[in-house]
Amino acid sequence: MAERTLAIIKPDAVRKHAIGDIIRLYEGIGLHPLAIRMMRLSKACAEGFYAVHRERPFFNDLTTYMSSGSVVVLVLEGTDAVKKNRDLMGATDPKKADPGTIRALYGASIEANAVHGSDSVENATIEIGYFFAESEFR
Ligand code: IDP
Ligand code: MG
Repeated sequence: MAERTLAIIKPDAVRKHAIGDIIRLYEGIGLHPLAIRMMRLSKACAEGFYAVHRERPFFNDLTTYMSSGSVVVLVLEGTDAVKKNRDLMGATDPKKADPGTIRALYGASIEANAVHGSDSVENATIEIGYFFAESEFR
């Protein structure tokens, strides 16, 4: 099924100059960029994006980190895009991520883990709407 998912290349991966490598990995498995925006998230924007985690002990650190530098926000489109992207990302903790996954290759820590990816089709729709308007797509 053709789906869309939202990905974010996080500040640690941008600082490592891994944007191009990561986009190549998306394209290599048929996750085609439909929209791409490089931006610096405000703390409030990061808090809104991660609102589901607001009760978690790491929420303040996570949103400070996500607003610490530029990110690249992408809408990816392809067959089974949500699951394909989650598989490509690897486990949340880079130390537990399978070899060859983005987090194993580029993640620095459980917090600074290189990329975000929507975890369901429903959340993908919400997350895409947080950053993009449908009128911006081809
Ligand atoms: P996911 O990104 O693999 O879906 P989530 O549990 O949704 O993982 O957590 C969102 C983000 O919060 C993670 O990608 C990571 O940046 C951060 N995070 C998750 N668990 C921890 C933790 O135990 N300590 C610090 N940061 C965490
Ligand atoms: Mg998640």
